[in-house]
Amino acid sequence: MAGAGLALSPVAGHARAQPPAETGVPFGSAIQAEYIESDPAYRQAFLDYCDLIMPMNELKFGQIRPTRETWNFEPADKLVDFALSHGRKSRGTCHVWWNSTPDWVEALETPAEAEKALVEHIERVTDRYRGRLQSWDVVNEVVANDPIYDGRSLRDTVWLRKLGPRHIPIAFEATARADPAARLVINDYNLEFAGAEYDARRRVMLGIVQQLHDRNIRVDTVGIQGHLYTDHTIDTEALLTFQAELRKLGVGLMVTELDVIDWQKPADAEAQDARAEAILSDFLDAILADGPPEAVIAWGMTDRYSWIPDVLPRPDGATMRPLPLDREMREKSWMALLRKRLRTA
Ligand code: 9MR
Repeated sequence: MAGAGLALSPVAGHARAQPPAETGVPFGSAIQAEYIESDPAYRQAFLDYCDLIMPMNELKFGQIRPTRETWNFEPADKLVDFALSHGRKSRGTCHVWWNSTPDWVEALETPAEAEKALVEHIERVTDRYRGRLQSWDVVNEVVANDPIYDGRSLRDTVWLRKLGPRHIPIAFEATARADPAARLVINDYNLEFAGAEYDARRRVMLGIVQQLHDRNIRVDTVGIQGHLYTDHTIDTEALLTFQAELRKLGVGLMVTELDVIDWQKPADAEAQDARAEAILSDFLDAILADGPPEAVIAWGMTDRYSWIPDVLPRPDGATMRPLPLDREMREKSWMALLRKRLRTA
């Protein structure tokens, strides 16, 4: 097991073999296997803009091991190869996630069986990509959605029910064993907004990181997903305090799933983009004020493909504009802002 001392070591792997742009903070995006061959413009967008290209879904537990007998590495291999063969970095998401636990895991009966399955999965998957993924989201979305309303700190998940909170240190230790050089990330959403619910989420996240640190279990980075709701407000002060607390523990910050949730009025594209730019600008002010994050990663490149219209559709049915390029691959003004801010950070 790696000790807490490692958490203080410098961020590795930020030099690019083939930089597409001169940036201070690496910019990346998540890519989807289903479009990479069928849509050449989609594929090209990643090469035009990204320092880092990571599989969006293909490394999730349920995709990699849908049944106990089946290991399905091919889609993830293809995407990681795509990134590395073009001189880009890549990273992995995610080992523990409530929304990717296959039926066979849910059916496991004893804590010992669950622990064995979790450790075996993490060791095998992490080892396969050792040296090729610069970091892993070891646990994703373990903080309760609304700790106040839900009356709990941790989300109720299959892993929590089977193993209790110790599934978190188990997962970190297994990942560290299998790839000691990979940065270990705890990833979550709704960590950037103003409001009691978000204060509570930040508190829980800091509490988990502190407990891992106190037990000498390495956690290197907090991933803020950065799904930015245009009708929410960024809490700059709270984010600065949050980052200062992490810094005390030797833990860094990364933005892992940036996109814009524009589900409220206005409906015209220009006004939507102006609101997107405003909230992104506030977010970057708060994140960059504390020194450069390890990376900023968008959750896709183009409005052609995004989870947002499926999961959080606009009530007025207007076209949503969540990502840096529009459906015709035209760059939005907020992508230009992002590039400029990251380059000079
Ligand atoms: O964007 C992802 C979508 O394509 C998948 O169908 C879905 C289920 O695997 O996951 C989406 O990504 C989620 C991410 O893994 C965790 N944070 C929230 C993202 C949006 O739901």
